[in-house]
Amino acid sequence: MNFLVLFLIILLLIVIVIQLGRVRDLTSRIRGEERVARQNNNRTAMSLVVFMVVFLILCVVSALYYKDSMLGYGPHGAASAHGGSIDSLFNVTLFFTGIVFVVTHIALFWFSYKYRERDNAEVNYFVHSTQLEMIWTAIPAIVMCFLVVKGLVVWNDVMPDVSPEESYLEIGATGYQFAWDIRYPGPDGILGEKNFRKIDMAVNPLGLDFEDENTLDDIVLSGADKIVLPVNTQIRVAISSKDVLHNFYLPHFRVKMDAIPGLPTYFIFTPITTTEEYRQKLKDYPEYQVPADPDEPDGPQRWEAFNYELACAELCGKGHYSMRRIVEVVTPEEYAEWAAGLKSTYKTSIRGTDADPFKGDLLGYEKAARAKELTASFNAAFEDDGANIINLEHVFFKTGSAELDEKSFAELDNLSGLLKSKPSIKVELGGHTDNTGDDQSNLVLSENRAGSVLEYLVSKGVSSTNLVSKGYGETSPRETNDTEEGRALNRRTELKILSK
Ligand SMILES: [Cu+2]
Repeated sequence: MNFLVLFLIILLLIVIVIQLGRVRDLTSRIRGEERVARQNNNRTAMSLVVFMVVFLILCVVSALYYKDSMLGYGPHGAASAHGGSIDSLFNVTLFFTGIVFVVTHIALFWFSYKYRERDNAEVNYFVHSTQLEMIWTAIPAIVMCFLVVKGLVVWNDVMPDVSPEESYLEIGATGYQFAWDIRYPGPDGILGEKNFRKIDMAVNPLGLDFEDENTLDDIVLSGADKIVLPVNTQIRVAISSKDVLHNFYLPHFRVKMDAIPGLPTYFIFTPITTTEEYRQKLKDYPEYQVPADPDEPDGPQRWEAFNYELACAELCGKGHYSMRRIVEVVTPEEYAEWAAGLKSTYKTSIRGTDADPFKGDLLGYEKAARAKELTASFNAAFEDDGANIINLEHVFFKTGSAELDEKSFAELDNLSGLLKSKPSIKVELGGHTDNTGDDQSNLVLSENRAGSVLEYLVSKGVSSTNLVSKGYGETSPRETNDTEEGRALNRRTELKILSK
């Protein structure tokens, strides 16, 4: 409806202008063409000067009016360490282009006024002025040199890569239509390798190289809804794209870099203001003391609802706008707490699947966890007289045989270390089976299995005087033998501390 009214008003204005033109034609025929033409020239020339004055005043007034909403002014000082130098470069450029803007506009409109058609106006004609050419060549050349040199200085200051001895947090950002996959390095602080040959859209869309040990603790937040960063920490963002050009743009941190398929790019910056500190700055400005949502007058105010944003700054498709994400800058303590809650992508969704290059193998971190577990239960059993039996959970045998499975060696190696650290300890290695098969052969099997464990420990340097082995067969099941899980738990080797 509003649109229709507006359309009709514009149509009417056009009709009025055309009719006025006709009236002018008629009057000029009556009064004499020349005089009317001169009057029109004067009027147009004056209007142009008035337009220039109003236009320049409006430019200045609107810039001042919206100052606090523009990056780099009012509360919007840069939230990163390098941002100030980019802002000052911008301001210097604005200063020179501002002068050119004002001077050329004054010249444009003033000339059209001064040289309007008049009676007895004489034309001043000259072919060439060396002086003028010197001026309009030299001044822009000097200004351009100054701007380019200053720009280069800032570029060299902002763009160098981190050196290995510097401390920094590296995160990965991969853009695609229409979201970001954000990768954190996990406790080791190193992002693992990627390789496009390993891309599998179903299980490994980023092409992470799980054979690289550094990848195993990496965390991929796919389609991440936010990025969390610690304040005052150097951040290196490794940027890439899966499909078309995107652009990783953090306006408040003056960070902007293309995400290009097949060409890794990066940006380094140090956030210096937490989200909360930025909100406190906004709080002092009246523009931010209004409800964030006009429909909810009692809801949070604009300063409270503020968040840093990540935006895609490359028009990458129809969902381009939806690549906006929140960036939260927090204290290092809050960051550590948040990062501790992240789960390794490899451990949660790759380990043990067909995509796992280490399927069936024991990995370093798993060995470490098992060693820690065994040490804890061994020490508990050693110190506490009551519970002096521990179950050697990761000792396995070949089916129906007393031969140790290779997977048992790590556990037994840990155990031999623990036993050697207590030279006067005496322990019994007890073999147990489930109730499959007849009692007598189970008893023999359990005796032989316990014997194998003893032999292995002796081969690792544990004194045979510290060890005895005993077979219990199926006589002391730990669980019911009615289920497969129960039977698996009943086939076990136990360590009992006889004396310290
Ligand atoms: Cu995009």
